[in-house]
Amino acid sequence: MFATKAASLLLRRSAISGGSSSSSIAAIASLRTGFANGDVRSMSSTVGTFDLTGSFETYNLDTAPNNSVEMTKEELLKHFELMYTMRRMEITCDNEYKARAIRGFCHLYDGQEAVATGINAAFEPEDSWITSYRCHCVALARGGSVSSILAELFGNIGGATEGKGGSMHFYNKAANFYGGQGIVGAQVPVGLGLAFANYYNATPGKPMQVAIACYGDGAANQGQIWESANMASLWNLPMIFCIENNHYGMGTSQDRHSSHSDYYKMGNHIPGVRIDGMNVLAVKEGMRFVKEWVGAGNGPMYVEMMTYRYHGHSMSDPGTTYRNREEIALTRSTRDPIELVKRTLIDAGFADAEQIKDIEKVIRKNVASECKLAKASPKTSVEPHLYDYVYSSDGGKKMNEFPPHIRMPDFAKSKWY
Ligand SMILES: Cc1ncc(C[n+]2csc(CCOP(=O)(O)OP(=O)(O)O)c2C)c(N)n1
Ligand SMILES: [Mg+2]
Repeated sequence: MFATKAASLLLRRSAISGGSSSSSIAAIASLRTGFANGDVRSMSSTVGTFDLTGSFETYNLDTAPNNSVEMTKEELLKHFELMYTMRRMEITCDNEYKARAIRGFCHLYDGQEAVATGINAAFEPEDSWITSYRCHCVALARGGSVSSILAELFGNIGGATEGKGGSMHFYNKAANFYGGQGIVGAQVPVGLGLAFANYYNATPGKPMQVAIACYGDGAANQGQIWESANMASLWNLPMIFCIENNHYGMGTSQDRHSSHSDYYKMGNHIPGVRIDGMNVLAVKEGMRFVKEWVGAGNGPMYVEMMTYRYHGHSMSDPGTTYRNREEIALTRSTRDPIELVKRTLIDAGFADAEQIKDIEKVIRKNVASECKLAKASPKTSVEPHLYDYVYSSDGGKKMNEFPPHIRMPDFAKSKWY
């Protein structure tokens, strides 16, 4: 387990030339939340070098991620803002689920925010990303809006997949996000296909775009993952096998479901990196290293993100019967990924506590209004929406075509209302 320390400011802090701080802060604010934050105008643009010693372990590699990372104030604030938006969005989902506005499956990501944020920071938009059912925050990182995510959960037409997919099935082809998957591990062979496509379409002599498949510690021993790893290694594909180790598969702890606890070593001869998944700076630097190595044609890599989920597995799981409340409270008080960014911002002199509170206030307000917007979107109806894009042979023009050998349900007989 990683030492629980704030990312500490190393070496230097210096002014970046050009660009006023107020405009960059406003740009960060408006990027995701659509507002200009005038209260933080007095901050000056700076860059810091942050110590990452102890954040990585490597396997079968003679190189490693750097033990420090340089980051500007603007970038760190942007990460803070995204992570805090994720946290508020997941808390909103929890409340809306309890109010019965969201039904069905719902798996929350709070606690794991640094993983999606750091991967996104290291990736280019052209890299491919596929993940499990715990996908709301990846959808947000990959360019989704809070309102489109919440509308999807409400089953409304304004949702990311027009309210037809729900919690586990976000998808954004334009952003190379190939979705959440309800079947444990299913994203890994599909991710391998994405890696193959990137390999196939690569420009000779240039780095390849990579593909990442994120899955859990509970999925990591599945047979289809070994098969994918074999193929990825055999063909030197730019594939990242990323295990988000939150230490539980539903209600079963890692010690009870896996004979092997070093997930980053699970690829046998395939190299691996273990990363402190509660530190967004470490995730970004670790993934920069992984993307560069994999994209250079060295073959696949295993990555293990050491992280934690605060909520139970899904909404029906209180999350306290197979682990004790002290463990959750201790993680919150010593390893929380958002608190770490806040402390880092303050220690670096990038922001003070008041400025951070102001940003949080605006984000909370903004998530609440995005939720209202999502609720105002009309319900997706069975007819005509449900069958759009199913077995369409007309390039997705919604003609509702499907081959005659597919037996579709009888609308009239299957109505329950
Ligand atoms: C093939 C398959 N088996 C079982 C399930 C039921 N199931 C859903 S999530 C889950 C646990 C997965 O845990 P992990 O991979 O650690 O991911 P986490 O939920 O912790 O993110 C199980 C067994 C499923 N959806 N698909
Ligand atoms: Mg797990």
